[in-house]
Amino acid sequence: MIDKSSPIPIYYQIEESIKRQIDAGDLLPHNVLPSEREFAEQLEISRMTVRQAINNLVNTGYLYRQKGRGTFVAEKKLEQQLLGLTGFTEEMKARGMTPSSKLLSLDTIPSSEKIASQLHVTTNAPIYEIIRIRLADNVPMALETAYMSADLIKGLTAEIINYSIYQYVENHLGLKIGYATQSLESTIATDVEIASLSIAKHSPILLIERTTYLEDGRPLEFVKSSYRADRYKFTCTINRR
Ligand code: 16G
Repeated sequence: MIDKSSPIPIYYQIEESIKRQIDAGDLLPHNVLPSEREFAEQLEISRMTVRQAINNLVNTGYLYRQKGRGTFVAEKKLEQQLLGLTGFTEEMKARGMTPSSKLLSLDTIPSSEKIASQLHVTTNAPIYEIIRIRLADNVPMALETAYMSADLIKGLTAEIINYSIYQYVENHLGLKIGYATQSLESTIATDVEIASLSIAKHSPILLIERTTYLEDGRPLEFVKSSYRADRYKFTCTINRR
């Protein structure tokens, strides 16, 4: 597994070897790894070196630790192409997963100045605030807070939201979703995100803010989506010129 005479650092060799075993399917998600002590004895290297390799693989999402139980192989991250404008339900279905939502709250509130400017409504105009956990195959993936004009999106109910907002907007209201502007930044999980997504304290989060517009230019939604950085990876194709 490792070559001590190589100029490549031993911790790095261990990392690469574990990654190869994961990629080849020799190590499967949720398989337990030998303890640091066992690894160190087996390979006749220091526990510090083993720990460095394992820490790196935990930080990059290949492995996860459970207190008192050990270190395990993580599920492969979901890779989402930043290409077309899709909703969560259609995204998950397209990859053969079962999407679901847990609605935490649905309220009609007066719009703040900031959200009013995103949605092109007047301050204090009635807007929906929808907070839901988005799950794929029953695993929480993201916590999402969406704002929409209550005058534009009429008749929204918990039942609709539990299925798909985009499908309701397009198929039921007959509105055409056109385009969105989106930002992606990294944050550290807040207490609400930790509880909703069942993640450890200080976990990294990929925060996406999206403003979606109808084809005629009217803003449909302003959404903040907090994705688990250990389960999600966004990719895109970029062209030179
Ligand atoms: C995605 C969108 C969100 C949209 C939702 C609709 C991102 C970052 N966000 O989560 O803006 O409201 O899908 O999903 O992709 P639904 O049709 O399943 O309700």
